[in-house]
Amino acid sequence: MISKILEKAVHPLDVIAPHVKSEAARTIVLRNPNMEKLQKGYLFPEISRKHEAHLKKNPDAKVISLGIGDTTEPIPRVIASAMAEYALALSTPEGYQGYGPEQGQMNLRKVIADKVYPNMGIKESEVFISDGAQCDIARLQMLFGPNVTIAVQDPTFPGYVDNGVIVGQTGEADEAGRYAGISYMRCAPENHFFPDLSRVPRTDVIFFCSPNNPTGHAASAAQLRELVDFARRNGSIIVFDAAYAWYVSDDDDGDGSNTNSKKPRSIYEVPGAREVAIEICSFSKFAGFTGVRLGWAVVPGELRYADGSPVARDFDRIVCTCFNGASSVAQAGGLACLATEEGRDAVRRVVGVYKENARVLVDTFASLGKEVYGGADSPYVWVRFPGRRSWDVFAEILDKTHVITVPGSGFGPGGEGFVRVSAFNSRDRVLEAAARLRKYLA
Ligand code: PL4
Repeated sequence: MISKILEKAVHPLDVIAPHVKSEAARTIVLRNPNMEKLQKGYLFPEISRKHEAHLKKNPDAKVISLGIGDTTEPIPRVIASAMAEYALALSTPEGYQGYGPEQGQMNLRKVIADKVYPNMGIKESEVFISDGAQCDIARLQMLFGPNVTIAVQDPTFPGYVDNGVIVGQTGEADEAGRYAGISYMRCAPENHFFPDLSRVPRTDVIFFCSPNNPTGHAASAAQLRELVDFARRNGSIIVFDAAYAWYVSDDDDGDGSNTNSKKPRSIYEVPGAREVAIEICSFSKFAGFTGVRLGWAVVPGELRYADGSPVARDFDRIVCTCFNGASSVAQAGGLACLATEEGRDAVRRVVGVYKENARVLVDTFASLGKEVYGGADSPYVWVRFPGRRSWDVFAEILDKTHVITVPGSGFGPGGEGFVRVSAFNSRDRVLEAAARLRKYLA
């Protein structure tokens, strides 16, 4: 039955570009001018289009996707069973539930506060369950509105910027793709993937992702302390995207500090962060919920606007207005991931598979003499191709090896000359891709 449903599913590309005849009737509604500012397509659908086009040209090619960061490992049984059980109970009068609280079920909010943020002072009332980090980014940008200034890492996950453009925070983009009104904080191997904050202008909001997508770099405790101090001095709000927190290794972070030798998994490990930071996170990449859809945002009670009003109160208003709560079935799965040692071990094993894939990819590029970063604390490997344009390298790798990557420049001008290679695929496919890359790049 499930395969029948999937067979009938409309391919997203079929509905994006319907053939509109120029003489067809049209409305007199003006297009949102901010939509016109957006550059070409959003990065990831663009990659899907290239994938489709390659398959059309090479129908027999065995294409391996190390492109869009979509999980491939099955959801552990203990978690899938919890969702199945919850879903079946919905078919009974006793087990049926309708709308839940917009902020999420309290048992899940509590388990996140206790298990993900032990000793960080996060209360369940500060955790807002969502349908994923992508949607929280959009809701946060709606919360901030058009009148704030923002800073992003360069390169950066494109969701922060594109949502900022849509709500009207920016002017037009220049030729390099930088939008007027956004501060781009260069994060490159040369500065240990951390911006020189003495040269970063003050902005209202700072989007910061660690472990980083796309560079794979996990910020050290010292770097995050610097970031929190910077936000406190400037009266700014950090939006800390911790979607890949479960990939942080237990190793010493090597920053030379005696106070905390592990790379933080949360911004709230840094003293003083509660007054200046929101954290978003997701079940997508540690539990394989990219299709199930579940995430959360933490908005601490101490975080306040210039007028003294709590940010959490407005965020709650946004959540109640534009969202009716995450799927209750998904929330049952989220609880199964985190509430028991069995669930937590199961998701750790899944993360371990992708981390080993990342190690294989790092070793492959390193053995070919390439400059390669990331992979140790992240599912992403960031490879430099000096003097080359990212889209050219992407096209060449695809043409020669049938392996999909993501061109670094898709993440902003600072990604030019790099490609991102994702560890999200089966071990067999990653090994096959590694063999093809070795042959092509040798
Ligand atoms: C593909 C730093 C992937 N269609 O699944 P979510 O909504 O909880 O996670 C979204 C998200 C948020 N923050 C960071 C991320 O990396 C992601 C997911 N990124 C990628 O390949 O970079 C999937 C992207 C998605 C898109 O269009 O963005």
